[in-house]
Amino acid sequence: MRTDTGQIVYLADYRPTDFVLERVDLTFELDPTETKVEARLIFRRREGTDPTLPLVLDGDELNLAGLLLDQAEIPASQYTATPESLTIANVPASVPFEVTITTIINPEANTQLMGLYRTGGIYCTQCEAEGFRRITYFPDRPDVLAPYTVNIIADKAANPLLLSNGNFLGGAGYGEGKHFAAWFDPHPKPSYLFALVAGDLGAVEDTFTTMSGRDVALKIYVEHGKEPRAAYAMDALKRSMKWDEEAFGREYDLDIFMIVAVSDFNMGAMENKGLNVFNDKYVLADPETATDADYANIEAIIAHEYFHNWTGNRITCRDWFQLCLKEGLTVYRDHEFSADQRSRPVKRIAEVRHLKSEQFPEDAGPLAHPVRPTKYREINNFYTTTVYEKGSEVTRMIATLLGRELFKKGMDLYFERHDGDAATVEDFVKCFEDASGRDLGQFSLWYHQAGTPLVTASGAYDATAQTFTLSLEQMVPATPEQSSKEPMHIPLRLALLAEDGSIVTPQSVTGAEFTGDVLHLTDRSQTAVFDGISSRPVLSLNRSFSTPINLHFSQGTADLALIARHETDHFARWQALNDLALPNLMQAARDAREGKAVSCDPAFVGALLAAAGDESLEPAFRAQALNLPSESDIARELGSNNDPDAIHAGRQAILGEIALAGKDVFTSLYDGMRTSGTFSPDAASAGRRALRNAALTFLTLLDNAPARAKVAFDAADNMTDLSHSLALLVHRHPDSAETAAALAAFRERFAENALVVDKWFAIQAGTPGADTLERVRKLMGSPLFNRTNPNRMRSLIGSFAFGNPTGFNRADGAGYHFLADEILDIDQRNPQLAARLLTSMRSWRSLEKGRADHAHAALRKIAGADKLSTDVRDIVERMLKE
Ligand code: B3K
Ligand code: ZN
Repeated sequence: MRTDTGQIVYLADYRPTDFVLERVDLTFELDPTETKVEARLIFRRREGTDPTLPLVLDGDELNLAGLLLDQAEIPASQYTATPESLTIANVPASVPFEVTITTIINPEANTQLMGLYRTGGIYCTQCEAEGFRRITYFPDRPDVLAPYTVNIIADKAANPLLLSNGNFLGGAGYGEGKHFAAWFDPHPKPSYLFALVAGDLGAVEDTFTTMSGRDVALKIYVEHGKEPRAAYAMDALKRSMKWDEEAFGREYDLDIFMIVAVSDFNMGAMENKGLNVFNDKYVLADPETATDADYANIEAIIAHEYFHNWTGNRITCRDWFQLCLKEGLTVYRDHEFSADQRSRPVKRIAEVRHLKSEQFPEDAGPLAHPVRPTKYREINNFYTTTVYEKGSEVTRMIATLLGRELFKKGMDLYFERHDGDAATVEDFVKCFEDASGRDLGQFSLWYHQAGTPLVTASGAYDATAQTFTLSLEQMVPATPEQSSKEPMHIPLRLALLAEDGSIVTPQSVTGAEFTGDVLHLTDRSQTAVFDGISSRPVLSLNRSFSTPINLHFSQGTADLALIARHETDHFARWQALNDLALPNLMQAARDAREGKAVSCDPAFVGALLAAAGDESLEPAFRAQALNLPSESDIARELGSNNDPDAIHAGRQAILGEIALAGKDVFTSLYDGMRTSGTFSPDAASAGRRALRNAALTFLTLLDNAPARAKVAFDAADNMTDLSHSLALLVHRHPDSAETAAALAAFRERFAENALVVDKWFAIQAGTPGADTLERVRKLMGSPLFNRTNPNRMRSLIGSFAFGNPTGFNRADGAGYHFLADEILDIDQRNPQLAARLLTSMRSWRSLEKGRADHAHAALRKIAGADKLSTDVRDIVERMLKE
């Protein structure tokens, strides 16, 4: 482990490199513990650079085994090598020169899963953000682009497959039992997009004919025997390639596109040029083992990594501060893809739920940072939901501000102007300004100011003047190191609805720019007057969640119910149901805390059940409506002094009331939403399953016994139904004989399938209540538990810390201390994983004092450890900062 040096990187310090890298030739002689890497790098000094400056290259835990300058040995006095850098003095001032570097690395011992490592007998790499420097000394930064040639030599029997980026040049035998393969990637790329894979894998093959008629070979590599489970991923890949041509005019640019699935991976997937490496969780699926959510994730992530080929790879980032340039934009693109492939409003609801449950708390806590940060201590800690999801929302707002045509024109300009570049956020925004003529200066604050803006709205109707007046105020909360904020440009989609739900078009609007259905809030406070309104309208504000804000707008139950029934924007209907639910859930938490009886507004229950039973609505939408705000959503809305037990008790009581009132609706949905025939993962079938399972959730609340859930478990013929019914059993009746039998049967049936075993762990880790910590500890003793596999660690410890508010936040603080001990242990092997798990405590200050004190002590324990990685040190210190 590299321990923290406390060094901070600032955007303001950005300078181009002193040397330009012209080409890269790599030769790997693979060996599990002693891989020899020879890197031949051709540099030339950048024009105008001081001719005496040495060449300085990055390293991380490296050992130099050989060094040549223009093929000649150089005296030891001319260079300095440490594990972290290689400095060579007296390199030529004006002619290109070649540096040949030899390093010996140990893939087997690489538990960080950065650089070259081994997983399940496969050699694989992960280089983003700074993993390439663990392979060889290199100018390891994204603005250094070069074409790469890669030669791989390895034992042939163990590694029949030798892969790298670009096009295959050729291969042959290579001495005793070995062979080699050569790859050439003509597209200049930064080192973080380098990849190498070697081993013995099975392949699923297909071809795609691009819009200009070129045939591209498609290959997905998985463990032998798992090929049938990669069929859906292949289908998703072909749909992604087609969609990018149609929606963005982007064509693929190599002869081959490969995906490799591995089982030890720190994240979801990686967009290496022409050779994506995936966590197998996001490749493998079949009805028996994958849920509908798994299918949807596979489709989205396959698309996301493929879309990076243009947004990220051909146009990359100048420096890591620009991460949102590729990530936010590519998330926006994958969201649009899924919206086109599935249901747009349902996709939008899911996106907003995710944004609010993950990004809003980040933006409201100690880890808040701008979409485009200006400093970092550990870049791996900035692959955040702010950079990704809020970054995507910022791109979406540009599309909203400009409209479809001008947004497209701006994107085309970006591709044309910056293809082959390492670009910045400013370059990106400039393309939209140039394409539209619109000044996006104020809008750009979305990149620079952290914190979720709070918009307070109030409306008044004047029957005599026939006007509707909308007063708006915005406030951007203070965040770490940003105490005062400027007003932002907030594009609010809105509609004025008449009593029958039809949209009323005003004759004119004064006080704010209003284009299409978008009202532009640009001042701290603004009053818009809508003229020619003949009766009191109902305002539907922030339709489609056009802007990622917190909205305070107190709207009566009748108005919300009207929106829920009539809005043509179905996202707004869901939002109205959510707005009806939240006050009930918040009050229920307060009442439960004070030991008072919990009650629920019948108007809300009526609106919810009406939506649930409305056959004109898609089942997936109705399922989203029935899936009430989560306990963390309620905690977020309550804001401070939270008691997770009271929130849980209050929510359960509300669910119970809804179950009672809606018994008939739920019974008929449970019977009527069966899917028949062979399983299909399509969105409509998934929606029926989701609605049926939502109905089952309510029905089981009417029982005091596990029988109904057990019947569902025994009858399930797909993983969505099976895991849902298992979760109902485990979470509601943890100690029943039925639950024990179901858990044992599940385990028995799927013990060989790691991805399903992960579900078995995750479901148990999510059991509400203080006893779950003991359960988790016991599960860690199971022979199925595996400390070195990130998926398994996330499924048990991650699900407990992120997904179990009552269990993790036990009043005695034992959950926090358990996590602290785990973090310290994991940090020794895999700092990225440790840091990520630690972010589960980011909202610790919003807990009631007793819990907050315990959390504080646990965090201080971590901070006080002798040896911490930069990753964990950075997170823990930011979380503790006053
Ligand atoms: N670009 C990678 C993430 C790399 C994370 C490095 N710590 C996957 C993605 O966003 O597509
Ligand atoms: Zn990405």
